[in-house]
Amino acid sequence: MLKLYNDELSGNCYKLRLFMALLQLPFTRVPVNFHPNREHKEEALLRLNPFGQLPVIDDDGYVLRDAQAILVYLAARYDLQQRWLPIEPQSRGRVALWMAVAEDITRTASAARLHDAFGYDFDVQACRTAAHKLFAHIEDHLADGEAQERHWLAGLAPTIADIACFPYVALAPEGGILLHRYPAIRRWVQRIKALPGFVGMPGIFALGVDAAPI
Ligand SMILES: N[C@@H](CCC(=O)N[C@@H](CS)C(=O)NCC(=O)O)C(=O)O
Repeated sequence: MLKLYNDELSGNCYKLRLFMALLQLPFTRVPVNFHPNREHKEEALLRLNPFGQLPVIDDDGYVLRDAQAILVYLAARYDLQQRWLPIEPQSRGRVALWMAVAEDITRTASAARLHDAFGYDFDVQACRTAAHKLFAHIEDHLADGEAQERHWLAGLAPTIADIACFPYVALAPEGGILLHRYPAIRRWVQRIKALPGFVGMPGIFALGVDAAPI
């Protein structure tokens, strides 16, 4: 059985919970309390991931760390139609490009959230400034795409690149990064929420549940 070492408040773990829900892939959660217990720095987790980070999966003995790497693995292993990680070379190149952007979003928008919501000692202004620079680029890319009927980051259909970038964009307001100046991003957020099988997490609500639109 596929196991996810998981904290419900981690956007990186949520990427995987969301993708597995979209694939209708059963899995079990192994709770690792990230905050305040810092269980990700304990021996049991460090044996699986020497970086002391979530998420990690164990798929019948195959252990893999890093949310982006795990998305690639899950898509290659379980998406039999290969829709989420297309094999056509240019599409696959674009997916890899936006997966790299997801890492940049983690380093900036997620860091600002860790500062505001979990008390991490980061230079939050620098994180927010860098996140806004990224978001302005994503906004332009999505707005250009809409003009050409391309509604997803890497092409005409959603891919794991959208799943990788989505959580820390949607959670950005928790780090003081408001999305009102990014209308194309907000429309993309709504499109992801409309995907069949979508699940939310604390701070990311399903369509129709939002207390206030982001
Ligand atoms: N590149 C890693 C980053 C993972 C990451 O930053 N995880 C957070 C939880 S959301 C973590 O465990 N942070 C603890 C640390 O970096 O020491 C990934 O995408 O999985």
